[in-house]
Order: sequence, then structure tokens, then C-alpha cells
Amino acid sequence: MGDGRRGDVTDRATAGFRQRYGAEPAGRWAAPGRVNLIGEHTDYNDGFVLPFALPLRTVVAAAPGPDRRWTVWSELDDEPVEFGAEEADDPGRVDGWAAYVAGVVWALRAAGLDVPGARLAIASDVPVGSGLSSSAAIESAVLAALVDLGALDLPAERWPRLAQRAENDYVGAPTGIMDQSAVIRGREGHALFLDCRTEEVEQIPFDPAAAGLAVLVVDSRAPHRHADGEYAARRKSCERAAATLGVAALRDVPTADLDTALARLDDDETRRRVRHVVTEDQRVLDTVALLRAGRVREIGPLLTASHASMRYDFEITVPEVDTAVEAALAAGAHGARMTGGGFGGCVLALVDADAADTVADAVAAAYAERGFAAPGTLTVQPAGGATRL
Ligand code: GAF
Repeated sequence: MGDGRRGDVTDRATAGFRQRYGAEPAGRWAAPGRVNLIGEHTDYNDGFVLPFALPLRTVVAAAPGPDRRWTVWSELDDEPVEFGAEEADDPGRVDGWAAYVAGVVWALRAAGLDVPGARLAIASDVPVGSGLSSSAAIESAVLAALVDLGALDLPAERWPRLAQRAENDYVGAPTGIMDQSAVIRGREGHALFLDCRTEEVEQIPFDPAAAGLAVLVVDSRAPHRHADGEYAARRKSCERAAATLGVAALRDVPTADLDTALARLDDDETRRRVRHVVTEDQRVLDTVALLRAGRVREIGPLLTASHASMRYDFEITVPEVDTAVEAALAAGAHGARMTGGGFGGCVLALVDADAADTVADAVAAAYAERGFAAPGTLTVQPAGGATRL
């Protein structure tokens, strides 16, 4: 996986800072990417999710700069981007990757905080556009840096909402709270069971290696097709359905009442969207129950059922992703599903640790047979969330 950049990510951010600004950074802050074990498109329906933070990280090297000015260099670009309070206060004025940085400045200022001017250099091992939350990783690492540099009074429980606001209101992507929560609150050896309505969290021990298992992540390398528009359309359709059913959000439809609720909807597409969300919430709860009981291997069928629901009911998968899931299952994976927003992105498969290479090879062979670009593969363990290094 990854994009072939060489060297340690912290060293790259530090070297970038020195080269751009001719000085030492005051510190380095890191935030990881994430995968979602289960619970897709449930977050903005006030439901449940179970993501975990990845060992792949984005690192920001930073130091205080001139008042109300921010200069950001990223290894994605040759030239740094510079903006002041005027651009930061005007959502959309800064675009491209730098919008995630300006969005954080905006969200902090909108919360009434006195954000320090800063110089930042960003390096990342989280592949961009693979559905592993590279955007939440940038937002969260920058947020951690600015909070520290300005000694801002912002308790960690508020960080995910602020980072989400950067993405929703400055960048303009109508995403939920899952990614920022995973990236900020993730803990090594645990999956994060999050109630997206109350933001209550339970750290669920999740150590596949201890159970002789591995989580194999496959980057489908499928180009994101219409991801933004389709994501927004799914969200709208869920909100409309909730209004028709007279509930605040689809989370309020109990699984036991699903059939009655579906009978009250008059088009088949909306029925399928609702069925995905309601059954997916239940699958998260069932997965959590199995993990609490230490029955890790048994979550496999829930993962696979989640994929079928995304494929046929929510209709957010693409052929590359479906091929990866089918090939992984045929090669002996206990369960497999697409992870993330959809229309491309990554698949995760729960496999016996000693079968990870066989399953990865089987996916690559199925790709070659269909003429798809070779997938990337990586086995991962849950890692820690955003932190100062
Ligand atoms: C994307 C979004 F950013 C999340 O909020 C979530 O909705 C996810 O898609 C789907 O579960 O990652």
C-alpha cells in the first residue's frame, strides 16, 4: 500500500519544515488514518460505528508564525499555501488539500478561540483518496498542533466535532462524525464503539493477532466515481425517510419494527436504503457483543453481510471492491467488506494470520483476470489516535 514515498514520515515532515522555513519546528503532531470494522453510513443517521485507528499516520511539524497568518507546506505539493484570517473566515476561499488546514483554523476561530499564527509542514503515510480518512488525519494533526501551540482551552472531547465542522462547513463535504472520532479517540489494541448521537464511546479490545487472525486491508485502487454527489444523495434519502417515518433519525427505527417501517415507505429504493441503515446498526451491536465475549473469529459473517447490504441495498460498491470481497472469501477469509464511504476505497478481510499472503495473492489474481490495476494490500492492527510526538 502507500504511494512509494521513502523514509520515516516524521523525518519527512521535519525535513520539509527545515527546508521551507530555515528553522527547527517547535514540535511534531501526528494523527492516523482509520478503517471502519463495521457500521457504514450509520454515523449521520445518529447510529453506531466501530472503526479503529491505523498505524499509518500524517505528521505535522509546526512552529508559531506571524499573527493571524498560516503558511502550510505539504509533500503533496511543491509550493506552500499561505492564508490569513480573512481567507480562513470565508469557507471555500482556500481550496485543494490546504482547505482541510484552513477549515480547522476556521472551526477554531468560529468556536471563539484565539488561534495562533503558524508555519506548518505536512507529510503523510495515509494514502490519499483510498477511503482511509487521509482528510480526517490532516484535520486532526493540524488541530492538535494549533491547540498546543496556542495553549487553547479545548477539551479533547470537543475535537472530533470541530474537525468535522472543518470538513462539513469549510470544505463542504457533508460527512458524519465517525472518521474524526476514530482518528482522534482511537486506542492501540482497541476498536472504538461510538454512539454517534451521544458521542459516548466504549473502547472494545480488538487484538486479531492474539486470536491467530489478521485484518487484511485491500486498496481497491478503483477511481472514486461520483463519490461526493452519491454520498450526499444517500444522506438526503436517509433524512427524507426519517421524516416520512416521523423519527429524528433512522437510528430510531428499532430492528424489530423494520418491516412495519418499510411498509410505510412507498418506493423500493428508499426501502432498501432504510433497510441497510437499520440492519447495519444491528450488525454493529452484534459485532460488539461478540468482541466483548472474545469471539473474534465469529464476526466474519457479520462483515460479509454488511458488504452484501452495501452492495445491494445501499448501492455504494463498485466492481473492483466486489471482486476483492468475493476473492478474499473464496480464498478462505472469515469475512470481508468494503470499508468507508464507498464508490471505490478499501476492503477489509478477517483472515487467519498465516493465510494473509494467500488471500492477498488470490485478490491480486482475481484483479489480473478482470484487467483491473493491481490492488495494494496491508495487514493492520489497531493503533493509537492523534498525539504530540
Ligand atoms: C465517510 C464519512 F466521512 C463518514 O462520516 C462515514 O459516513 C463513512 O463515509 C461511511 O460510513 O468516511
